[in-house]
Amino acid sequence: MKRNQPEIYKHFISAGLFAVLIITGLPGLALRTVITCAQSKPSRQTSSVRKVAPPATYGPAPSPRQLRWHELEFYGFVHFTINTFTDKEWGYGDEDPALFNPADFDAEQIVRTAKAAGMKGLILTAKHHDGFCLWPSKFTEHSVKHSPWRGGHGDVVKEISAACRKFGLKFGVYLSPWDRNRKDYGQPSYVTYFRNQLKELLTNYGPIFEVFFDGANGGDGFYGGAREVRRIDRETFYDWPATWQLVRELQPDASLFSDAGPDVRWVGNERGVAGETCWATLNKDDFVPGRADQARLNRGDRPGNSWVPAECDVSIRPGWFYHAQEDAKVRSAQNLVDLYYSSVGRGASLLINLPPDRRGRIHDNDVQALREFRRILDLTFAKDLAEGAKASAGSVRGGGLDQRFLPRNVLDNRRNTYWASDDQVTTPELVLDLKREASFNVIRLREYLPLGQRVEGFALDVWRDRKWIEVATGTSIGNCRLVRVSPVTTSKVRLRITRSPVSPAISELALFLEPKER
Ligand code: FUL
Ligand code: CA
Repeated sequence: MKRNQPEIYKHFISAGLFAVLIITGLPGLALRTVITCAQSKPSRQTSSVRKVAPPATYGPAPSPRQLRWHELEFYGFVHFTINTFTDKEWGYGDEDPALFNPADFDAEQIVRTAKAAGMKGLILTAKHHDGFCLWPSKFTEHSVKHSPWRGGHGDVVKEISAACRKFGLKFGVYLSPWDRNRKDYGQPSYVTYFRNQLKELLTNYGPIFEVFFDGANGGDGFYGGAREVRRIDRETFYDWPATWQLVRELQPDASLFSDAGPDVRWVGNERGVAGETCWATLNKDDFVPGRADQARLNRGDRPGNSWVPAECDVSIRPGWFYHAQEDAKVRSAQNLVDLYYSSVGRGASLLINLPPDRRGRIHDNDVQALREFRRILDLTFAKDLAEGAKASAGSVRGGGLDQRFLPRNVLDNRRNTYWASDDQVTTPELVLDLKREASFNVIRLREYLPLGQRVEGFALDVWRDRKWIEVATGTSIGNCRLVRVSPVTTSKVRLRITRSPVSPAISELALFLEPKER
């Protein structure tokens, strides 16, 4: 359909019109030929400066904030509160603050453990559903200030955020919208209370990378002594747009997580598994925090009108909080590695929960599992076996004259460079000539996200006995797609884009060997 572009695009296009075309990104206006950039003053260089516009963005694209979030990929959760001392998962809200008394709290041990595992940040449960605050909030007495820990002068939020800063991790907060302690939960004054707490957390503890709003909400609780069941209207009670706006004003770089985004969505389960097909796009107006179509969240929507990628929250143990009886039920390193592939490897992020024990430290069993997990990932991803390969493609945007679109851009280990084909070639192929035999069993693909999620289907082939053999097929790529295959030894690899509504923009094709020690 786009074959017969009007001749005008082959010739001269004024710089102004050129800019308008780029800005409006008129869909279907394929600038399929190399365009000579118009200069207002003719210059001797005119004929050698050949440029073609980048592909138009397809569908919704990530905000700069979301692009920064995508680069993190893996970070941790810290579930710690009075539940740690009562052996519960959900506190009722009537617990005595004096119960919170870690014997040997060590924020640096927690943060070092996360860092050694390769986590790029930590999100702390500043307040869970029971309402107990890990910081001395001005707006309630139900907090660390009535705990014997640090003589009532402790502040877990402060210590964890400071340790994160010291060790170079980002810091995020979980503030439960549901509060089973609060007398006025369900009244408008509770929303004011909730926002006041949010303001404290977003102004007193440095930069926040993510604010996690849990969907669990409403039910029975202490509620200041009422001991009853309370339900709120999930759609209207919190006036989420106004609450989100508060975060935007106080921490513009923070990504907002909930079942409905707006920046990051729940993946629809707590098992650490994104959909085999997982779109970063979602029709987010169909969702509200606490009311979620789990299957849709798992997969995303295509077409989807907003960029809202998935986050996979999962605990290293059966529970979110520490229970001594689960010490032998810590996930194995290999299980954690598999979670990495089913989350990060499907374009989502991985948020692994590490619950501090009653000392206020991460238990040694968890530390060991994380260390081994990291060792396996490091062994796998330390060496890209495609390094030094020669990349060629059936279609290169701009006929190979514009460096921005060359096939070799998939090999430079940089997300902000990519290979793109001509607009009318939506299912191109790219071949890597490894120049020697290499053995690998993991292929990593990335799309260039600023142009939107484009690819809907791909296949990977290897060269064997003088022909191409297909070793894998897949659907969505997005931020990252990790494809595990049986080990193959070959000198050439081919990526075929098999389905895409527009020309693809691929920023990476890398090959790795995952050690199989089992
Ligand atoms: C759930 C909560 O109810 C759990 O306790 C935990 O915090 C998990 C991350 O989210 O909805
Ligand atoms: Ca690149």
